[in-house]
Parts: sequence; structure tokens; C-alpha cells
Amino acid sequence: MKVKKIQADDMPEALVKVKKELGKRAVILHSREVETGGFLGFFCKKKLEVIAAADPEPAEEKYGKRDRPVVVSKTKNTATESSSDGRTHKPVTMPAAPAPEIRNYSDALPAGLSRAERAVRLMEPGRTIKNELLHRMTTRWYKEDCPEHIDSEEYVHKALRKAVHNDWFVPWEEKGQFIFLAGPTGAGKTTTIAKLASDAVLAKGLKTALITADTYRVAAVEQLKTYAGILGIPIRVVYSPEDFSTALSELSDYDRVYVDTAGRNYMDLSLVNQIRGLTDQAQSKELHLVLPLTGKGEDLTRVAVKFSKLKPDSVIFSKWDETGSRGSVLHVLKETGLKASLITTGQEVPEDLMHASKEIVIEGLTKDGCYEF
Ligand SMILES: Nc1nc2c(ncn2[C@@H]2O[C@H](COP(=O)(O)OP(=O)(O)OP(=O)(O)O)[C@@H](O)[C@H]2O)c(=O)[nH]1
Ligand SMILES: [Mg+2]
Repeated sequence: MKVKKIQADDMPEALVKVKKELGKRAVILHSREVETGGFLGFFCKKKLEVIAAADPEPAEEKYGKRDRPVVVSKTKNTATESSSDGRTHKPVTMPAAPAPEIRNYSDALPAGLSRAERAVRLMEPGRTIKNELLHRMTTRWYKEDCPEHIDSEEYVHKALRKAVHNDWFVPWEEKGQFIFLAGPTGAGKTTTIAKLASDAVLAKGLKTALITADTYRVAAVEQLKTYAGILGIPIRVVYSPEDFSTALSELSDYDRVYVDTAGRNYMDLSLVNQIRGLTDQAQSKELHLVLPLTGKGEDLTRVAVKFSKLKPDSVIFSKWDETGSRGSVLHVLKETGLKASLITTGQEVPEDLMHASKEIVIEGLTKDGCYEF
């Protein structure tokens, strides 16, 4: 028996490599996540390590025969070089016409599982979560004795329910008097403040005011003034930390003061610190990061990591309606440990706003035309 240790980014890629290196009769004995590379414990990459084994193929089977069976064994979370776990494995017929080079992972999976794999890929949840979902689905498929037909949508849902945690979300409570929104340029900060202020004034009847520290764009001040005018609430425009201090004392008897900040490149730490210069002045306060889902998951995560220096109370994900790849939500929450509170779903003030939760996010990842199973 030939035994090989193979590393891959995820289970579908591992299956392809195993098939290529050991043939279609190969058996996966164990799999586990390992960290590779890096320097002094930094910059490590997560990989899936798979131990696979195969008996040499009989000479007459080496070339040409179509529809030959492949046997995939149960995967485990610990890696040892021991041989088979003693279980009898049900053979699975693989698709016809094996190409000399397998170009697509999906070729190595039954149709239902490859549909599920494609759905996960299109969500763009980032590599760690994608691998976790694929691992959960392939392990389940194997545990269920490798059925030829599966309900892809149910597979994806169940894997998501296990991978996404309730404690990645926090309720939107507004315990602070001064509520700051910050985030990259064009994220939807001002529009979201208008939605929140409308709710405070019209639904809750709170004494509400606005502050804008976004004086970089002439139109930005006008935009917030328009909303303040419609709601009949005061607005203060601040050009410096001193102005801000004055505005804080002038508005000290208001129940809620929403503070709009200028869109910034939060990859630049000095800009993050400028926001701190404002938030440090307020006693009862909250700070929320607005991240647009139209951005790439990796970029949003980088911004969130820099911004987490300010210990934001939550993340508001905006522009939910503008993308079919909402996996960035999972990417950011998993990688940063920040919690999601709200999701904005359009330009309409005040209605296009909803509370974030595990259920809403899972539905949003798989429904609304994001993926047709
Ligand atoms: N589709 C969609 N558009 C949104 C959403 N939120 C905001 N927008 C739009 O996005 C654009 C930018 O929104 P703003 O609220 O001005 O964004 P901002 O973060 O304040 O922008 P800057 O102040 O320039 O950094 C506007 O055209 C908004 O109407 C949303 O949830 N969905
Ligand atoms: Mg703005």
C-alpha cells in the first residue's frame, strides 16, 4: 500500500491532488488543519493536511477505463500515519471521461456536492470559512456513506449553521449618548445616521441632535443639514477638536447625538487616531464601524483590523442589497472578533435598515437570488 501526505487549501483541492497522485482507488485516512511556513510564529498559512493511501492499480486498469469507482474514507481531526480505520467503504462512481489533468475541483465530487461547493465559493466567505464549510460538507457526505444525490441547499445551510456563531452578533441598543459612526469613504455613514436619527425622533420620540465632523467635502455638510432640517433637529458642524468640545457641551442635555465622521482610509493608522481625538472627548459614547459589502472581504477585514484599535462597539454592514457575495460578513467577523449589529439594505431613509443576526446572515448568503441551487 502506498501512503502519502498531501497538503491543500481545502478538501475539494485535496481530493483532486489525491486522485492525481494516488489514483482513483485512493482512500483518505485522516485529515486535519495545519499551519505552514511563517517566521517566528508569524505569517503562518493554514492548510488542510490529508493522509491518503492506495493499493497499486492493476496493470489493465491503469489506462482508459471509464466510470471506475473511487473510495473515500472517513476523515478525522487528528493526523497519524496509521492505515485504514477498519471501516468498509462504499464505492462511489465518479464522472465519466477522466481527463489527464483535472482542471476543476468539481470534477472530483458528485454533482450535488459540487453545486454546494460552488455556492460556498460564490459567497466569498474568505479562505478559513470556505475551508471549514467544505470540510463540514465533505465529511458529512462521507459519513452518510457517500450518497450519489444530496440536497445541496440543505448541505450548505447546515454547514453554515455550524460555522456561524450567535456570539458574532450584538443587539443594537444605543446605551451611549454620543453615537459615532466611522468607516471608509462612501460606506454609507451619513445615510445610516439619517436612518438612526429618524428612528430616534419619529419612533422613539427622543431629543436628538447631529454633529458632523466631515468637513472635507462641501456636499457632506449639506447632506446632513438636509436630514436635520427634515427631522427638525439641530446640527453642529465641527472643524477642529476644540469645536467638537464646544458642541459636546452645547448638546449635553440631548438624549441622542449622532456624530458623522469623514470617510477615511483606515489602512492609515494616523487617520484612525484622528477619530480617537474626537471619541476620547465624550463620556457616554458608542463607536460603530460602517463597512460596505461592495468591498472585497480581505480589504474590509484589513480596515476592520486597523480600526479595532479604537475598540468599536460593533460593525454595521452596509449595501447588503448591492451584492450577491455577502460572505465578507463572515470573513470580517471571524478574522477580527468584532461583532455585527446592523445591516443596511438600501438608500431609503429610514426603512432600509435591519438588525444583524445569525439567521438573517445565513438566509442572506443563500437566498435572494444569491445562488440558485
Ligand atoms: N444600495 C445602497 N446604497 C447605500 C446604502 N447606504 C448608503 N448608500 C448610498 O451610498 C452612497 C454613499 O452614502 P453616504 O451615506 O454618503 O456614505 P458616507 O460613508 O457618508 O460617504 P463619505 O462621507 O463620502 O465617506 C449614497 O449614494 C447612499 O445613498 C445601502 O445600504 N445600500
Ligand atoms: Mg458622509
